[in-house]
Amino acid sequence: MEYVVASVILLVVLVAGAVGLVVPRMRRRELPPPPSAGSTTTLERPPTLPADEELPPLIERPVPSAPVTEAAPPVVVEPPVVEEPAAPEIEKPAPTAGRLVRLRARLARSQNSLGRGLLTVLSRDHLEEDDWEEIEDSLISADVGIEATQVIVERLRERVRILGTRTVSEVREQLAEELVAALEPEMDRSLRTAPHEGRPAVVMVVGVNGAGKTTTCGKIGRVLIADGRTVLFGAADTFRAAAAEQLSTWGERVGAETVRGPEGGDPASVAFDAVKRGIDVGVDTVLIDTAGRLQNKVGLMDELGKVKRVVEKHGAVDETLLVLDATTGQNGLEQARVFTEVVDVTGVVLTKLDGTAKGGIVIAVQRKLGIPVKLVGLGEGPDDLAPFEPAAFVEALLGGDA
Ligand SMILES: Nc1nc2c(ncn2[C@@H]2O[C@H](COP(=O)(O)OP(=O)(O)OP(=O)(O)O)[C@@H](O)[C@H]2O)c(=O)[nH]1
Ligand SMILES: [Mg+2]
Repeated sequence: MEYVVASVILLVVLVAGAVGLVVPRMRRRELPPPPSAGSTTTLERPPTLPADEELPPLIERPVPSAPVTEAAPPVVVEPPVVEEPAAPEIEKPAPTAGRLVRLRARLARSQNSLGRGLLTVLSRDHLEEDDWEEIEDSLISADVGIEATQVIVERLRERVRILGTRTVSEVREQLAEELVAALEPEMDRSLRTAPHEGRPAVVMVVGVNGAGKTTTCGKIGRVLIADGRTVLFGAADTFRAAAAEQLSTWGERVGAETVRGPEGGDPASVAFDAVKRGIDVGVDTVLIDTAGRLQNKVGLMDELGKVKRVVEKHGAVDETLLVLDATTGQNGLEQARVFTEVVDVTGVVLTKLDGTAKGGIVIAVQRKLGIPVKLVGLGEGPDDLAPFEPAAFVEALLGGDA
């Protein structure tokens, strides 16, 4: 009996096995025919796969992970590369000692009119009345001013008469001495820029339109920085946005801060804030640039007075510099006088001496105003500003080496 059961089981297994082998074959045959008779070997494989490759079961074929994203790598949005503005290079201004001597060639035009003209006359054997008149004319046309010229010539004639001076070089030397004397060399020309206890020195720069105020502010800042001081600029010219821009450009070049206000704002409050800032950060000197104004505009002149008064709530202004354009000649003198009445001018800066044949204006300015010329502008370059030294200036004017 057991034998029979075992035989039946064996038979069932064999039959089931045979069926298992046949059915799949039949199913495969039901597949659509190959595209061509000769490609039967590729029937079970996608035509793109190499023939010798082991074909993995379809369901196990690894699904390519996010092929789309693979093809297009994720876009990383980075902020646009903004070129960092290179830190402005801080300039080292040229030292101030001997600047006037270095810049003497800039007075070439004045030398031509004054120096050469005078030396031609002085080279004559005997100085007649006409010669003396010619000397006078030369001085007057160099803007020395009539009054000053008469004094200078009178003194020179006297010396020649008494000393019996004969040689040209002697007369020239005496003329130089008289010119220096007319420049009152004993006047104090130092700039008061040294800080006080707990507060900076304050320098205000005033003058008519276009005289060179902003440029002079910038140049003075450079002079001070060259001498090891710290400086802050106050842009109290609020008429034009460009004015504050112009001043802060000077500041940036030497690493100095500029305090500015809104365009059209109150210049007195900008000046006040600048000094306050100067006190807070502890700078040595605050330089305040003001807007150009004509001396006959009463409102604007009053405003200038107010700027000074408001600044002085912090303490007295140390220097009020009047900037005069040397090329305006004698006309500039009347403007200057009005300014000295409104603000107490302590020094004159004579600019654009490089652009005039009338360097003698220095003498006229001092004589008329009784205020020392402290600085002279001899060009548009950042270091074309020199402390005024009467003897060096006269030598440069006369174009000699003595
Ligand atoms: N040749 C020469 N040019 C100068 C000198 N000083 C200033 N300048 C030029 O004069 C022009 C006017 O100068 P600013 O400093 O803008 O004059 P400003 O008095 O501030 O003018 P406003 O603010 O408009 O009243 C500029 O082109 C300067 O470069 C100088 O000593 N020589
Ligand atoms: Mg200006």
